[in-house]
Amino acid sequence: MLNIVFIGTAGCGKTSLTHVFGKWLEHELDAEISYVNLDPGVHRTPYVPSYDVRELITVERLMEHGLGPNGAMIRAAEIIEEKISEVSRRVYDLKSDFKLIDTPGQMELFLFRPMGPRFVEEISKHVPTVSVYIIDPALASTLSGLAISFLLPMITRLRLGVPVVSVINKADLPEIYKVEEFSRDLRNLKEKMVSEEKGLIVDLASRFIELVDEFSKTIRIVKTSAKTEEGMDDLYTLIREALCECGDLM
Ligand SMILES: Nc1nc2c(ncn2[C@@H]2O[C@H](COP(=O)(O)OP(=O)(O)OP(=O)(O)O)[C@@H](O)[C@H]2O)c(=O)[nH]1
Ligand SMILES: [Mg+2]
Repeated sequence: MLNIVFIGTAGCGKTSLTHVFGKWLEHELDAEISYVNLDPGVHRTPYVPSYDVRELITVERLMEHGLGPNGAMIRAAEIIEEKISEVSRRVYDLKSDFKLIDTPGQMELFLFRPMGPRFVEEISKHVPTVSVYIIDPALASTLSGLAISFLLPMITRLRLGVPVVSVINKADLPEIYKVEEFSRDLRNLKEKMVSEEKGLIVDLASRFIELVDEFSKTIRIVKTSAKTEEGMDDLYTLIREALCECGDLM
């Protein structure tokens, strides 16, 4: 049994990748999958959730009672946090080979509030858990955006305390070439970033790239696309490698 938690910035493709990767696991490994929706704001999911947090609350319902979209998201997060033990237990109780967990559109609701860390702590007590950080080419196709995209998985690792693997998603889009070009040579990236910035920021940018460079030596990033369904086998290999490294052999 394995929990896989999909995380990433709004619109990076969490819901689509959860669905397509689940289908791949079903077909290729003949595995039984539970899909979990933790996004109170989603209208429709492409998969049929085995557990759906919208049983508790939806952003839509809160907005009908007068809250604006952001206020409703925050209130929904508070309501889920009050019941996080129940939510975690419901997910924990699902019996399947893989539990694929789709998280709220706004990453900060899951990562930077108590919801994500507490949920992951509960579900990972006796079941190996990996987080898949999804890099969106819309952010990663500029120099500073790529640097930030490399940093966010590290932040995810710090917040959730479980192994994190990274994928560059929407590999079918033309921007992916830019991302590949930048990430091929991080030293080049450092020089470019330093030449594009001025003053104190040069030192910051330079140190930042050194950190990312150091980190990226220990990680491998794969390309995925929910549209073309490429990269699912690479993602599975990456997840297995992450588990082997931390001793949680599958
Ligand atoms: N080209 C392309 N578009 C994609 C891919 N995956 C998702 N999308 C599109 O990106 C948009 C967001 O996809 P979702 O799967 O809903 O992303 P999400 O991260 O769950 O979005 P939120 O939960 O709303 O933050 C949709 O318009 C998808 O059709 C992909 O691999 N390639
Ligand atoms: Mg989504």
